[in-house]
Amino acid sequence: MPVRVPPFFRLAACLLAFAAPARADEARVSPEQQAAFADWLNIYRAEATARGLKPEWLDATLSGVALVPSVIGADRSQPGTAARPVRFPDYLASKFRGDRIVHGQRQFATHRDLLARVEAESGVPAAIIAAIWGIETSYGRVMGRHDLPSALATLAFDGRRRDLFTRELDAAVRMVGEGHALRETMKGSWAGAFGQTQFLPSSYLSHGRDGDGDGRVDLWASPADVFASIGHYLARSGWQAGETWGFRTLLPDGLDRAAVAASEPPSRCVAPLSRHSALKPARAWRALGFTPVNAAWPADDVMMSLIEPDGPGQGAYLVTRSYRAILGYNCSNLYALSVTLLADAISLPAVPAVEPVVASGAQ
Ligand SMILES: [Ca+2]
Repeated sequence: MPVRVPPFFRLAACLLAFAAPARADEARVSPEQQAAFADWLNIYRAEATARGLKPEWLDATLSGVALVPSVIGADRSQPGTAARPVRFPDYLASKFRGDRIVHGQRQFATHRDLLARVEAESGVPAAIIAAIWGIETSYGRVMGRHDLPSALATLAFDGRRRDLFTRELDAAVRMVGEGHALRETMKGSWAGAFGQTQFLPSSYLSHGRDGDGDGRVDLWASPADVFASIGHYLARSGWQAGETWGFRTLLPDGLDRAAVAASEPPSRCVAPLSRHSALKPARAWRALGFTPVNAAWPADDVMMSLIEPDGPGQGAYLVTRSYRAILGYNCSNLYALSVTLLADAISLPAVPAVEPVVASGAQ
C-alpha cells in the first residue's frame, strides 16, 4: 500500500469528528483561510490539468470541496509517538473491544464460501482477510463520514504531507472521472482512507478488484470486492501462498538476543522492521528451544523472525515473511499482530490465542 495511516491516528480522527461537527468547522475558517484555500484550489486545478486530469473530471470532483480544520487538527495531533509508546496489551484491548471477536466469528461464518474462494485465488488465508476487514472498519460498520475530496484537499493544502495527499487527490479525481465512484457518495476517514478496506484512492486504482463480477470495484458496499481487493493487496505485498503468519512463542531459557539480531538495517517500514530479529528457518528456532503456544511449527525451511513488541520478557512472537505483507498494508507491528491474533480468534474460537496476552501482558 501505499502509504497508510496507523489506526490510532484514525481513532483520533473519529474522536475529533465527534468533538467538532462540520458546521462548527466551517465557522472556524477565517476569511483569510478561505481565500488562501480558494487560491490553492485554483493552482491545484491548473497543475492537475497539466498532469493529464481532464477539466470536467476536476469540475465534478472539486464541486463542493471545503477546507476542514478538524482534519488539520487530527493530522497534527497524532498520538502514539516515541515519547509515549503504546503497550501492545493496551493496543490489543482497544482493537478487540466490544464485539470485535464475536461479530467477527459470525461474519467469518457468514462469508465462509466467499472468503474461501478469495483464499484459493490469492493464496492469502481467509481469516487474515477477514481480520484486516475487522480491524480496519469493524467488518464494514465504521467507514468514516468525511467528504473524501474535502479531506484530501485540506491535507494537500495544509502541506505537512503535500506531495502524498496531492497524489491521492489526483487519484480521487480519476475515480470520479473514470466512473469508479459517484462524487456524492465519496465518504471516508479524515486521512483519506475509505470503504470497508480503508484504501487510499491510489490503492483503489492499483489494487481494487472486482470480486462479484459486476464490472465495478465497490469497496463501500460489495463484500466480494472488499475481500478480493484485500487478498490482492496482501498477495502483491508478498504473502506466500500456503504460509501462516506465525505464532506466539515461549522463549528458551538464557536466549542470547544478540546472537539472533538482524545484521542489516531494513530498507522499508524501517522502525517496525528494526524490531525484528534476523530471518531464520523454523528448524533453527526449534533447535534453539522456542516453543509455539497453541500452534504447530511450519515446514522446517519457512523463514521466521522474532518480535517482542514491548521488549524482552513481555511477550514474544515468531513471524513469517508473510506477516510482513501485513506491514505493507499498515507499517506497524502492533497493527499487524492485532490482525493476526484477531484472525486466529475468529477462525479458531476454541483456541485461547488472545486472552493470555491481554490478561498478563507477558508470557
Ligand atoms: Ca464488483
